[in-house]
Amino acid sequence: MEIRKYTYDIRGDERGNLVALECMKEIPFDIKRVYYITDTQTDVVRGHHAHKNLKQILICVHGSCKIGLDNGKEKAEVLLDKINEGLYIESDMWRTMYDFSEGAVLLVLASELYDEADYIRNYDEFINYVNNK
Ligand code: T46
Repeated sequence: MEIRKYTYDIRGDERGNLVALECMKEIPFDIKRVYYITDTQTDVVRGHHAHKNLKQILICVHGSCKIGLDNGKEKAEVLLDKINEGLYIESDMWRTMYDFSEGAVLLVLASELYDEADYIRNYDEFINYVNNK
């Protein structure tokens, strides 16, 4: 499976770090929604779903977490632990997020507004969906 990870410039100086992200430059889609995940305990696994259309960039802006990816044929695990590293997740990808470090903050930039109808939350349904495409 091809993992699309982006490394962004850190505009750091003696005052600290700044990472700037612009649509169609660092982010390969127009951002319609931003959300962030905090205070997830180390033993909690989030996600367990896929999206039919949504594309997202995930950046762990504090601490670390792991992302499990599954396209129905192959699986992969990606560690996010850098403020300037973005993981691109295409549609039709089952994902889980786990192993959150204490205080981890996972920032997500999304190509679409929130739409529950875009979610596939049942794994068997996901496998049928990708196999029939
Ligand atoms: C994804 C991974 C990486 C909203 O009301 N608006 C939103 O934009 C989102 C993302 C969620 N919600 C509500 C829906 C649930 O009642 O927030 C609650 C928690 O959402 P969910 O259980 O889907 O969260 P995660 O962490 O399992 O998954 C989220 C995104 O939903 C999903 O699109 O790819 O993060």
